Amino acid sequence: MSVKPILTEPNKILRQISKPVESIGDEERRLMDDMLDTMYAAPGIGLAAIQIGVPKRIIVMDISRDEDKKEPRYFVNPVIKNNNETSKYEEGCLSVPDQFAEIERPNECEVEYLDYNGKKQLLKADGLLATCIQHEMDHLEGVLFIDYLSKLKKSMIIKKLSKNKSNRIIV
Ligand code: K1U
Ligand code: ZN
Repeated sequence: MSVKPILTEPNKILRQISKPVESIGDEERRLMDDMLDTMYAAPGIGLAAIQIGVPKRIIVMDISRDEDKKEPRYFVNPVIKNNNETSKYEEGCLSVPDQFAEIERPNECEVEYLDYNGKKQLLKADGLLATCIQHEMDHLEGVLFIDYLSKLKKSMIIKKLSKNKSNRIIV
């Protein structure tokens, strides 16, 4: 298991649409293990495979706040059904470092997916879990939370991130 570098905006790879996983074998489970290590190391509460450059429809998540009681979740080929009612939640993204914004999304969702062992599951989610699932599902479609902001706010964030990238010292 290993920690992988997380791609950051602007990066065309993050805008790709991820492809469905045909079967869950050792390679997919290794990827899920690496994703979880990467997410915990960041630290974050979710990660989509595309954020480490792999265009597969895989998400990992752990919204538990207790360091000693980890509750990892794995979603392969997730399909979502949203409730109509919405609420706002402050979101961040490991691919958009140090930027946060309130995003309005459906406050409940139902997601059908395959788990770590390839077993079909159905999960009803609300609160942070529902927000996080929808945020990560967006990554599978090449969408970032900043896409919901005004053109001006989004371009200011991208400008800042591009500047930070070009200022980075490469050794
Ligand atoms: O990059 C990502 O997709 C992960 C992202 C998930 C997310 C957070 C908040 C709302 C929606 C989706 C993050 O994990 S950002 C970091 C973060 O939220 C966090 C980091 C450390 C402790 C607790 C939270
Ligand atoms: Zn994200």
